[in-house]
Amino acid sequence: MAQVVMTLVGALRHVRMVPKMSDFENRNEHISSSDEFEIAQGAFVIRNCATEHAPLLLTLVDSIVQLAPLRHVVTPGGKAMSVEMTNCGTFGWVSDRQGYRYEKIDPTTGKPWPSMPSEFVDFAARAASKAGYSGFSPDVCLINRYAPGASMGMHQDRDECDFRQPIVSVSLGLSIRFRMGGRHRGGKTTSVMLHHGDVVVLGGSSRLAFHGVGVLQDGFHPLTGHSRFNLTFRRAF
Ligand code: MD3
Ligand code: FE
Repeated sequence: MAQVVMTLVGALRHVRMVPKMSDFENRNEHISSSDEFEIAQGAFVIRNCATEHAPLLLTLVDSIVQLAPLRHVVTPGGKAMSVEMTNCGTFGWVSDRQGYRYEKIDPTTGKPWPSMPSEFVDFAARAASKAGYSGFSPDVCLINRYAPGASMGMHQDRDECDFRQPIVSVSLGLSIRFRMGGRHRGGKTTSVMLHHGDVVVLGGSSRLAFHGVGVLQDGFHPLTGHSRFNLTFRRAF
């Protein structure tokens, strides 16, 4: 019996000690002592920047979703996006057959978007300043929810007025693969896994880079269940 148990322990140890390919990715960041690294000119990943704030951020997301429900918006081409979205702030990003734009009124409720919690504004400004962008003051937080199977194709974010303003992205819940290319569609891309608590600050020449995320694989996160939330803090006007 003891021999059988020891054999089982050995087998389990063996399984656990076989590294997966994913254990080797981002090896450069393990060499670096910093948890902040630049994936493209002006684009900074700050690992775990939001981890301690995540419970509060997600509680605030819940209260926003009560007032402005998550919904699948339709692109100008007429296809529903797989990601569910809502917004808070003075403006919200919307899409329909007419196009992409920022609006003060939520078309689903006919009411202004929920105001942006001061904790959101403060968090985004601090994250931007950690990446070297001082004085960031978002007027929009776009909230994206990914269920298993959802993804976001390669696109540029260019509905904002001033591309000198960065965008701050916060990943919460399940992990996803983020891809970033250049200013032109179809170029070479670099990819990085984004995990719970990771923040990406997009500024400089990355601000107009093509980017997207892969398909969300099913999983379970204690704070978000079978889903991933991404908050993007923007200055629309
Ligand atoms: C690079 N969201 O909402 S966040 C989006 O994970 C969006 O939900 C993805 O792309 C998500 O528009 C990616 C990282 C991100 C956000 C904005 C960017 C990368 C960016 C703007 C310019 C360049
Ligand atoms: Fe984007």
